[in-house]
Amino acid sequence: MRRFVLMIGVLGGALGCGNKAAVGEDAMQGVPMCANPVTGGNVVARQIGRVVGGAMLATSPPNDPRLFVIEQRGAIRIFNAEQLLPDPFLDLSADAGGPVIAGGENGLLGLAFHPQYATNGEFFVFYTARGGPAQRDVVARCTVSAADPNRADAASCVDVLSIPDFAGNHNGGMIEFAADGTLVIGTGDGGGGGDPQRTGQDLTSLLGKMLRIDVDARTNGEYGIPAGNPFAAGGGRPEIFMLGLRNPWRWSFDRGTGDIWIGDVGQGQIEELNVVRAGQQAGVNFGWSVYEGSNCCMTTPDRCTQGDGATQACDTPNLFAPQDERSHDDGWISIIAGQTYRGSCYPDLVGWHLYTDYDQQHLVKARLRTDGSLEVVDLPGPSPHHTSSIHADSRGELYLTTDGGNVYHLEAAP
Ligand SMILES: [Ca+2]
Repeated sequence: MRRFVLMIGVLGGALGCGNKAAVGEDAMQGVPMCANPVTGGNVVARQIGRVVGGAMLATSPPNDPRLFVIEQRGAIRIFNAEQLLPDPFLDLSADAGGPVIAGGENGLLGLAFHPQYATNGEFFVFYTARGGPAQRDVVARCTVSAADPNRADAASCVDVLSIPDFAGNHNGGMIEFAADGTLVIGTGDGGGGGDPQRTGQDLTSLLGKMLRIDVDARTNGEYGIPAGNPFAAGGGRPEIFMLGLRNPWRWSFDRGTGDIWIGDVGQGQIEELNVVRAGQQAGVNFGWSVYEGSNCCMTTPDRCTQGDGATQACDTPNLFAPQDERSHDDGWISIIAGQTYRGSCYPDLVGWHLYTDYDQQHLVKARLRTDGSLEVVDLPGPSPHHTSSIHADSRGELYLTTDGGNVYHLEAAP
C-alpha cells in the first residue's frame, strides 16, 4: 500500500503527498509539485494525527507547508510535517479565558488566512461567543506574533463582525477568501427549527446568508463593502452576497475556477449541494425557507417549517435549485461539503469535489458539467464517521477532520 518515500525532517516531509517527498515547483503558481503522483479515482483516508475534542477544519496560509487545524473548543493547532506541535497557535477557548462558547454546533468554527498573510500576518476566525439574545456569531481579525510564526496572541484579535444569534444551532461558521481577495462568510438561519424568525429570506438580517466583506477597506468599522455586493447601493444589508440558506456548515471555492460549492444542511428531509459558477454568485437565492431542497415548504409544512406555515409561495421567482439532493430516508442527516481537488499528487482526482455526510461513511465525488448539472460518483468507502469538514492546504491537498478530533489526508487509491 505504501509506495511513498519517507522523508520526514527534510523539505519533502512537510510538502509531500502523504509520506511522499515533494520536489520542484510549479513555475505558474509557486505550488510545490509531487515527485511521484499516484493514480486512481478512488479515495482513502490516511490518519495523520488527532487534536483535542472536535476538529472542525484544516487549512493553511498561502504557500505555507504547515497545516492548521481548528479545535472546536477554541484553539488552533499546527501540524508541521505531519507532527502536531505541542502548543496551540492560538487559544480562544474558555479554559484559556477566551471568548469562545463551545459544544453542540457552537465553538471555533472557521479560519481563513489573509491572501497576504506572509507579509501582513493577518488571519480571520469565526466563533460563537456570549452576548446577543442567546449568543453572538463573531468574525475576528487576529495577527500572528512578530517573534514566533507558530504563535498568535488572543489579545491581537479584534471583532470585525458580531452578529446577534437567537439559538445555539445553525451558526454556519465557514469563512474563505475569494479569488478577488474579499472575505466570504457563511451564516446559519439562527437556529431552532423551521426558520422560526424567517431570516433566510430577510434582507435586513445577516443570518441565513453568505456575506462578503472587504477586510482591507475599513470604511464600515473593521471592513468595507465590495462594490459588487447585490445590496451595496440599498435594498438590503450591504454585507449580503447570497441568501436563502439554512445552515451552510461547510462550503468552499474551487481554486481552479472560482466556483462556489455549498452544502446546506436540511431540516427534516433533504440535504442539498449547490454549485454556483464564478461571476454568477452575487444575489443568488437558495430558497430556504421557501424550499427545503426541491420541496416547497408551503405544501410540506410538517417537514419544512414545522407547521408554522411558509410565508412565501412555491412560485417565488429566481430561486436556485440544488444540483445534488440526498434524502434523510437514505440516511443522510447533515451534508458536509468539501473542496475540489487541485493538488498535484493525485492526477485522477483533479477537478473533482469531494464531500460526504456527517452520518455516512463514504465519500462522494462530483464535478460540474457544462450544462450546470453535476456528474456524481458515490465512492465505496468506508470513510471516517462523523466527518466535520474536508478542506485543502496550500498545495490543494485535501484533509478530512472529524468531530472526534481525528485528522486524515485524503489520498488516491485504485
Ligand atoms: Ca444559531
